Amino acid sequence: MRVKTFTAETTAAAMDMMRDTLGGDAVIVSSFQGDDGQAVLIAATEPSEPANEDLDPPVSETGPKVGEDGHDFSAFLRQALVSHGVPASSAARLAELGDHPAPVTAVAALTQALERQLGFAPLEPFTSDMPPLVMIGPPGAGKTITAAKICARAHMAKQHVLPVTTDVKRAGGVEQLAAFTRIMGLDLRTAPDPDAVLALAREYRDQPDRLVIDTAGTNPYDDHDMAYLARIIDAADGEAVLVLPAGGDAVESADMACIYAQAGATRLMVTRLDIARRFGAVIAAADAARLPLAEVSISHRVGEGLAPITAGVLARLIMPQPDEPHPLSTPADTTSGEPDEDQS
Ligand SMILES: Nc1nc2c(ncn2[C@@H]2O[C@H](COP(=O)(O)OP(=O)(O)O)[C@@H](O)[C@H]2O)c(=O)[nH]1
Ligand SMILES: [Mg+2]
Repeated sequence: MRVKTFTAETTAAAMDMMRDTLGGDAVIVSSFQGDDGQAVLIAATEPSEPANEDLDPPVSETGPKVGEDGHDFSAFLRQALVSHGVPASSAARLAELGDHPAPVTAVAALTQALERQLGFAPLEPFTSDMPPLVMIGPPGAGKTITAAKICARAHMAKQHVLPVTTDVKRAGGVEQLAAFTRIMGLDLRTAPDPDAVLALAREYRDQPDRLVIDTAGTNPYDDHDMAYLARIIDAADGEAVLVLPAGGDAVESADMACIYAQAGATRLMVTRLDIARRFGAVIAAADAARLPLAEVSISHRVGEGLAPITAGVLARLIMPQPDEPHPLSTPADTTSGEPDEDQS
C-alpha cells in the first residue's frame, strides 16, 4: 500500500487532488483539519505496478507498513489522535491497540482501539429503583443543563424522577434548574448541605422516584471543595457523573477527571460536542481517569437531549469521513416553550 497526504483549503478540493493523483481506486484513510486550518486528507492506494517514486514519503518515522496480515494503520491513527490533542503516550498506545488484528479501514482500527482502551456506559435504561445520579464537575461544565436533560428524558418516558439541587448559594443557581423543571411540571427540591441530601435520599429510598442531583461547580484543585463534594456524593449514596466540556485542553481535562474520580465519579458525561472540533480532551479524560463515557450533550437546549457515544462514533469524530453524515447529527428541535440559555 502506498499513501499520500493532500492538503487544500477544503476537503472537497483535497479529494479532487487525490482523485487526480491516485485515480478512482484510492481509499481515504483519514481526513482532518490541520493546525493551520487547512483540510488534510490521507489516502492510500494499492499500486498495480512497482511503487511510484514521486509518492509522498511515509507519514511517520517508521512509515505505514503492510504487515503479513494486512494494513498497518498505526502511523495514521497516531497522527490523527495527536492532531486532536491526545497526549503522545496515549496516542501511541491507542495506535498499537488499533492495529492488531489488522483492520480493514483506519476508522475500524480506531474503533477497535477505543473499544479496547475506553469504557462506554450509557445512563439508559433509567429506572427509578437505581441509585441517585449526582452531577459533578467544574463551574460552567454543563451540569445543570445535563441534569435537566436527564430529568426531561425520564419524564417524557413516564419514569419517576425527582430533580434536586444543592447549588443554593450562587445567585440564580436554583432558579436556573427550576425554570426547566417548572415547564415539565416537576417539583424541584433543594438540599443546601450533605445532611439535607442524606435526608432526601432516605425519604425517597422506598419511593418510585429516582433522584437527579445537580451540584454547585467545584474547583478540583481546592481540597475543601472536593472534600465537601465527596460528602454530598456519600450522603446521596448515589452514582456521581462527572460533567466535562469537550474541546478543552486534553492534559488539563485528564488531570481534572482523575481528581473527580478520586472524589467518587464513576462515569463521564461530555458536553458541548457541538462547539468542539478537537476531541483529544474527551479521550484523555476518559483514559486517564478510567471513567466510562456515559453519553454526550450536543446542544444547549434541554429539549434536544443527550446523544449516545460509542467507540465507532468517537472514531468518526476523530476521523470524519467525507462521504458520511456527521456522526452526531443534530436531533429535531422539540423545544417549544423552553427557556433559552444566553449563549454569550
Ligand atoms: N452549545 C452547547 N452549550 C451547552 C451544552 N451544555 C451546556 N451548555 C451551555 O453551557 C453553559 C453552562 O451550562 P450549565 O449547565 O449552567 O453549567 P454548570 O455550571 O456546570 O451547571 C450554559 O450556557 C449552557 O447552555 C452543550 O452541549 N452545547
Ligand atoms: Mg449549574
